[in-house]
Amino acid sequence: AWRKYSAQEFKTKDEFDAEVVKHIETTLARSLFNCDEAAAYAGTALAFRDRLIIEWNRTQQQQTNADPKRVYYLSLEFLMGRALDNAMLNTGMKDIASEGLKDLGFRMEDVISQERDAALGNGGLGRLAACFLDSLATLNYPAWGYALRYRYGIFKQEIIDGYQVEIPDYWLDFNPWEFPRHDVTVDVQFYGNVRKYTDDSGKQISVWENGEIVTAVAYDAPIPGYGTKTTNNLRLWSSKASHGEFDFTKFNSGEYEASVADQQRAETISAVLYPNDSLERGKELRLKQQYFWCAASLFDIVRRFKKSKKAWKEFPNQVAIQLNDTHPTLAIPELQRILIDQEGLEWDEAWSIVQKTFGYTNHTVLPEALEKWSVPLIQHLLPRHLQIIYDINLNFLQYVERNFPKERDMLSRVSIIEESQPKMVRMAYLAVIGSHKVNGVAELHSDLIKTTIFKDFVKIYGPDKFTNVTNGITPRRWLHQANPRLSELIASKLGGYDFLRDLTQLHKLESYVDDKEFRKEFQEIKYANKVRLAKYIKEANGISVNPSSLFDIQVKRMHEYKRQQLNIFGVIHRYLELKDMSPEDRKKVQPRVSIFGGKAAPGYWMAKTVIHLINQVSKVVNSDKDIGDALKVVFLEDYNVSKAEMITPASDISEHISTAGTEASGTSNMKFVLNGGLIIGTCDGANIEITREVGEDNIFLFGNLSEDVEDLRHHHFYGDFQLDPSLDRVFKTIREGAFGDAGQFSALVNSIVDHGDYYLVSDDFKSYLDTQKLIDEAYKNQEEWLTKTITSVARMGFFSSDRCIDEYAEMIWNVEPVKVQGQE
Ligand code: 26R
Repeated sequence: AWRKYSAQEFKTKDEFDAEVVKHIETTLARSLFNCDEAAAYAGTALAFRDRLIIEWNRTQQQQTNADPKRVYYLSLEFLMGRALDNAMLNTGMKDIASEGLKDLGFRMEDVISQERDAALGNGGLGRLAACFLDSLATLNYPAWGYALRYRYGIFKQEIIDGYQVEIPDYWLDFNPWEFPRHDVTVDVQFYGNVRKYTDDSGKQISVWENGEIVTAVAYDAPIPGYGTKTTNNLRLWSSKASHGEFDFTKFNSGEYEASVADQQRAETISAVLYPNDSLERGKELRLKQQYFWCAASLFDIVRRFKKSKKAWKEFPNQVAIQLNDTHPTLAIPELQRILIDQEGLEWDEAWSIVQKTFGYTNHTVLPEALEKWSVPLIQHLLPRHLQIIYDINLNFLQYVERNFPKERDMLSRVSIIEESQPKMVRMAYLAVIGSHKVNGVAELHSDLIKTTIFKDFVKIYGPDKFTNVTNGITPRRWLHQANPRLSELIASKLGGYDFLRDLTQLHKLESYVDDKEFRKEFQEIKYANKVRLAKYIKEANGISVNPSSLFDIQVKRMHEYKRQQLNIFGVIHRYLELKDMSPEDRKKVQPRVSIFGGKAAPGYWMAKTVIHLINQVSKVVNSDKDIGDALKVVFLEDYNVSKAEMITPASDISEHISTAGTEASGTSNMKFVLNGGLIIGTCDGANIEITREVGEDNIFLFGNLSEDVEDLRHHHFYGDFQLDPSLDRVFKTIREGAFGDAGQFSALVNSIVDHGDYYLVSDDFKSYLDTQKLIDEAYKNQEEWLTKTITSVARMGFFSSDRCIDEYAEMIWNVEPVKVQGQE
């Protein structure tokens, strides 16, 4: 395997062990006599961490000297998962460490699994940010991620009596991958008032004063690249009471509790990740998080820029800031504020710098997920920013008025301020207006935003402001780490691991599609991955599944638009069909395991109901003696990144079945195919581009198209539709109480039967069932199936996040790689 280091590597397993022992005994002050797996993990992590630090320091030093244009990726979420395996891969010394750990009496797998996931994200958007950091470092782009250091990541999900229960995820007990920078702090202001006056030269000056100050403290994490010496930085801000704020008079006069309360209030800002992944709720604390993070990050970026002593007009040539969804949109008025109030630039000059600096990525068209904040709330919390937002809006609307004098009703449509009661600030519009490029995350999605939510803006700015960058995934984590045997097999055919840096090389696998030996190994690897998952299912759920069954997996956040309900209704239909059959016929059907996993937002009752139904169906089906191996149903608790690494390589089929036009891209679809699974999916998000790449014969598409959705919804609205008889029967079975108290599921069934079936489950049900039948048939021909999976893997090169990052760099950021020189 490839190695990163010369000077700093462990040359032998004994050298490695010596370092592990040193860290356990000194850094951790633990005795070797009670060295358990946790200690072995800690020692190993610290030994590898030492290697990363050297590269990290060197990268930062060289980037500071070269002072190139940098990328700043602002994301409220980075769903990093575990770091140790990634660090071992990127230093190229995993084999030595494995040998060393064996000598100490540990298995590498067990040691790796001691690490807690860094679960600072909800789902797709957060994991995308993590894949991007990996690619940015691997491609040598000088790039920083900025986020919050939540004390609690996404909650842990427990399933109790079939219901989701949320447990806090306190993950910081032992985190060797972060470095507190107590010397890197920023004071962030909230509340207060704006004082205006005219200075001697007649200029209007605004001063934001009398606010409350909270201090942001930087915590840094190294982000190593693969096959490169670049190690970039992820900076997480933690909130604490500022020294001015912590009231020592109260403290001294015995009002200890009051002074501690102030401190706790400050610390609350970065305490917890909001677990909603689609419903916008205007909570003040969330807005505080957003501003706190934007203000600290921009201060840091501006401070770094000022060191170079360049003119302000150079700022967009030195700084590219990408907004991951609208969550960091306050960075736009914040930079404008810094430039005009603090640096004394004129409005127009400042605004031109702002627009050139920012790019905005949209990740959803779901109306309920589009962020709006009430004007009174912003007025209260950020009075100066509200003024600036109004000024931005005024200038913008005047521009629109000048250029579209005949379209007066356009003004209210595109205004940043929605004239509702109370008035609302439309963050997506502010993000579009304050950026030079806006991108969607897959072709269909990028087309949709241009014809729906941003239609008027395409007219105003022209189509070139809007572009597409189809999402990608890092093959380091999602192929090599998750599926080491497949990675090794590919490397053996392609002459090494270069494909991990240039995934398009996978196309060379097509010439092995008829190679007997290769096919056999490929199939064996899939089987072994299924055995591994079956073993886990037995341990975690107590359910025995046969690894020769067809493994059908749907793992992602629970949401009506993702339509887990369609899947479980299909499972119930399958169960009823099996019950109808004679025992002989039953033996002839293709055995299947339906596997689900995913968290529901804590307040999302419908999603929780679907989890409950899946678990009830699981209970009934799995214990039905008539059914046996023909059908098993499994709900995997607490789906997260590290579980995904085990689950993804084990699918035969995975489900990506959102209502057409609702899933912006999806990224797990790419992961499953890259690992030799096929897809059942709708014509939605990146499924469409996956189809283009792998070929129509290698994917199972079904359902209505996005252009038909509006009409279909209309029909439902007027009660003009017929429930598919199979679906009707499924509902009847549920109503009869086959899966427990029917009352629990009535809202779910009624949402389809009585309340407009917004996600068009009934319209797609038949097509879904037919396609599942096709899959059963296709799977029986194992040779052909294998050909499909190998061919698909060979054609997945496009979906590397490396391709994706190169596109951002060229089309949006205009940045070049900076090669870090190392010691030889
Ligand atoms: C609470 C609210 C403001 C909120 C809404 C939506 C918070 C978080 C989200 C998450 C959304 C934006 C998200 O995760 N979108 C997903 O982004 C992925 C990466 O681009 C896509 O693959 C996926 O299709 C999309 O749903």
